[in-house]
Amino acid sequence: LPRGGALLALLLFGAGCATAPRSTPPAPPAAPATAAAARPNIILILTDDMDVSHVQYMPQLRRHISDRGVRFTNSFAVGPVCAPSRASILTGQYLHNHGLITNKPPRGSFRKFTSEGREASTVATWLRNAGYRTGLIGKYINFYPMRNQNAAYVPPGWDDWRGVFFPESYYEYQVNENGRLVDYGKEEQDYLTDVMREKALDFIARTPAGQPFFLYLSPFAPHGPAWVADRHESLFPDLKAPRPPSYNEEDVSDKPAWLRQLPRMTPEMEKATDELFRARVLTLQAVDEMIDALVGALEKRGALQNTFLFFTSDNGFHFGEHRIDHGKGDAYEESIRIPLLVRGPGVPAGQALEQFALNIDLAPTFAALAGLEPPESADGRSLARLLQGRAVLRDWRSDFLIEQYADTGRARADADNDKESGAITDYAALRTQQHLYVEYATGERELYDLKSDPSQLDSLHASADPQLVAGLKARLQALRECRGETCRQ
Ligand SMILES: [Ca+2]
Ligand SMILES: [Ca+2]
Repeated sequence: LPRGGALLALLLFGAGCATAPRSTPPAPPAAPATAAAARPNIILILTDDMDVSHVQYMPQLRRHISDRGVRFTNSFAVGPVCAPSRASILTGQYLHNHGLITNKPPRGSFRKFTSEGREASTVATWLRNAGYRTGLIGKYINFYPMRNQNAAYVPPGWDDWRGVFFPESYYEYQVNENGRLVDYGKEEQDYLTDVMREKALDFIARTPAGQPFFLYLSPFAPHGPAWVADRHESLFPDLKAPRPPSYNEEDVSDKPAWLRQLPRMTPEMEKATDELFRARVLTLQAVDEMIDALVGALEKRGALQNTFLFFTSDNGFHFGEHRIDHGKGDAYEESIRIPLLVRGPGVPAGQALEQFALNIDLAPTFAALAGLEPPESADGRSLARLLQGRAVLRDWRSDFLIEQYADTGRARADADNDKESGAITDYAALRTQQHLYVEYATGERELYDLKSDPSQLDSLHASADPQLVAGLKARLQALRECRGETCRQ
């Protein structure tokens, strides 16, 4: 554990159950049906490990969501790996409050989330208790389900559960369909993203008229293994990963030990990274088609004008920046930045919003859009006011916390699919509008001035103004200990 470990353990031990949302007063008895019908539908499309740059290769996403709504240009994951981020999305909490701090057991995974009773209060239970029809299709939390566990288990809060067991490919996978285990084959029509699309259309069609719905639609794309649908294989034949100034960083003497251990990328590694970049873009084409199909179905149902569509990813991804040929989990921009595009009733078309929008804001936002007061346990803040164009920069948060914990005892070479979390030592970081300040459990530090060094090439931790560092350090410490209200301030 990092230096704050004892405190963290205390917080986890004493955390108890998250509180239930405070309901708004019930609608007047004379018109309950009208009030219920007016509540908006909410669809969250959550990709896996999607780099912000990939948005440009998704024309339907831009056409249907960002051109008709807003694009957050500073959206971030507070824990830039899969399971911790997904727990943050479901609960609205920082890692030190939801406690699922790694992908794998014992400090993370689905088993930890379910065995500690964390599923009793998620955005799904809040919305379902408020009368929403809730559905989850796709990826839930890493290591769902555990071996030797009741595979037919359906977590609380979900009316329609289509949890996909972690697939080794986008064919021949298994899905828990409301407690019934269903095997899919290897024919073209079994392609995972396409099957999810059909289930999403089915969920919308089966929702009774007048009942609002919440759909959590979580494709595995573009996460590896990036299985491309046959029909997309020849697209973007010359696509390569971008070469920003930090690509294959030459001088890493400013960097912490875990990164200094990485050799410069060889031409073979660069080629593999380019191929991975292209493959991942290609897997997103089926997601793009899914968005088009969803919007078409909503329009046909007459529901499009009363539906919020959120598109985001659980974390970002490296394609060679700072020598990281592929991976995430660090506090650099490539890992923590995520796309966030939103359309819906009252959302202005075609706007870019600069405010810091975090993955912990999603659950409180969905609660607010459903007419609920987000629970006190939420560390994030509702974006609803921003979505209506009613907030200015100075009224919003000016910094946030990033936390990362390594899976126990995994050397990078052994960690295969999760190499990102095996390589990086535990850290907590503060991101402000101008700075990134990182404190590692090893005692190492990083500090970047993002105004003069947006590519994070030159860490200033050894030469910075002590007063600046003291301020960043104090704010970081405060956020590491925050809970609910104190995180939202
Ligand atoms: Ca991920
Ligand atoms: Ca450097």
